[in-house]
Amino acid sequence: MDRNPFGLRKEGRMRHSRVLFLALCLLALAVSAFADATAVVEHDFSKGVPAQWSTRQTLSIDGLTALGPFNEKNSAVPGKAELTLRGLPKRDYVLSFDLYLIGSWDSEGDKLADTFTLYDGNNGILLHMTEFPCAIENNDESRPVGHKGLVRTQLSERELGYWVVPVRIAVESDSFTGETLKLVFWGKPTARRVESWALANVRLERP
Ligand SMILES: [Ca+2]
Repeated sequence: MDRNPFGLRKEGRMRHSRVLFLALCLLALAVSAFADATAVVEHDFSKGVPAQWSTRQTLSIDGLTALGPFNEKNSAVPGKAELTLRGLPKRDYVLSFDLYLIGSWDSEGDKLADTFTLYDGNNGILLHMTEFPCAIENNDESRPVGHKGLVRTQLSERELGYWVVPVRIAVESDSFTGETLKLVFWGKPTARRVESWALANVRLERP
């Protein structure tokens, strides 16, 4: 039996092109899925603070520009950050941001426990954090554990450890008032100087 080597090669080529076609289809699907998650807000603060924010103050943390610092107990800085988005179609969104915790925030159960809450414009609570990753050795602020780096703010006279908590949550359409979505980021640390917070990479997207 004389098998045609060219025929075999041709069949191989066809199988190849079918695989290529499938791969292209998958790629097109992946691209369209990515395009569907459209960001309507993408603020990294490196080129300034957009006017929708209630505060303009930024803080450099290891080369990254964050909005902050904040501490509601210290009048030198704002206590909360409000983001007001007007003319936004009322629907469900996904909000993500990096929460920078500066100093050793205390978790629930500690007598100096801190909290971080995200409200919408109707005083609805979208997020309420009571557990924080900020550990220090022997109650010594200068010996942070598991932190991302060190930062000095105008509130503390020395460098403090900072930790980054990436947050990703759903914001449902009932958080809107008409076509306005207001988001209030509000940390409530117990210390005036050695506990503060900042925000970076704030993103609101259509899921
Ligand atoms: Ca505290």
